[in-house]
Amino acid sequence: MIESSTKKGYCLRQVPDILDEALLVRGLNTSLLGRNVEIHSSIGSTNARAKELALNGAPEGTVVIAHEQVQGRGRLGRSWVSPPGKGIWMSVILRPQLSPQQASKITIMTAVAVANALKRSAQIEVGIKWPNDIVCGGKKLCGILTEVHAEPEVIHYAVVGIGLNVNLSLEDLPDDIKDLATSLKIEKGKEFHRVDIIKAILQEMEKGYLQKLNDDGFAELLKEYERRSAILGKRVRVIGIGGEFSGYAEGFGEDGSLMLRLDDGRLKRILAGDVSIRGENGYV
Ligand code: BTX
Repeated sequence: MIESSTKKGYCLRQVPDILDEALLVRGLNTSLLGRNVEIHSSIGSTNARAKELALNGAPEGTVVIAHEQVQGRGRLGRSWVSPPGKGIWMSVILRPQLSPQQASKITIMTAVAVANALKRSAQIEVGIKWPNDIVCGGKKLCGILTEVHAEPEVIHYAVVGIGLNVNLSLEDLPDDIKDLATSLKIEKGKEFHRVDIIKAILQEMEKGYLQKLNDDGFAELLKEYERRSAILGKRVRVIGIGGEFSGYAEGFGEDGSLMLRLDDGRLKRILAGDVSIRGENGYV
């Protein structure tokens, strides 16, 4: 907003949160991610659009961003609230040299990248709730949805969807998620420019993707993931298709699985695909 006063000139009060391609590309320090960008004012789901583009041969690193999603999706057919202009609703196309069984490594890499990017661009320390949430103060700030198109041995492409609540107020959250969701604005008491945060995420993600998604790099990535884990060493409830059980989150496997110590002493390995995790007394 620009204010003027006679003879005193102009005063720039507040720089608006504009999100367009020119601003995004300016100073974006990446060689792969974000070199090809599509920005929509309103779309069903950026993941759905990115999958369509990937199938038609879009280059690796292509990014789809929307101001609003009207059919934003989470895992297992759940929906993702994506009101206009309030968050980062974006998807990135990758073509990793991984087997489909290793797909959760992509989510782990992305979660660490988002956490580092938020520290850098919004000065906020966040936790990671296995397998795909970024949390703050025990509430969900960001969700990651990795979808792969693969044959048994090879991934043709992966679409990584990131839904980050930036400038949402409590009133923007529907009643059913008011208690479990949060935003940067709610946590920090001020608004942020989405474009700065998107740039930081793409830069951190590219670093993780190109340097850490190999055998040597992943061990280091997993250490960062564990350091930020909101559940490690805690008692958690696992809610899966085959039922519900509790145990201590003891660690994460090389493949990104969760190692859960059950009450009878057995160590159970849990894959990310079809489970949700809750703290013993609440969301985390
Ligand atoms: P998830 O299945 O782990 O979480 C979905 C659940 O999170 C919902 O059932 C609801 O309880 C809660 N929820 C819904 N909207 C929000 C929100 N804005 N903030 C906090 N909690 C919420 C997580 O799935 C993965 C979400 C990925 C979203 C991105 S946005 C860009 C891309 N396009 C797309 O359609 N999905 C991804």
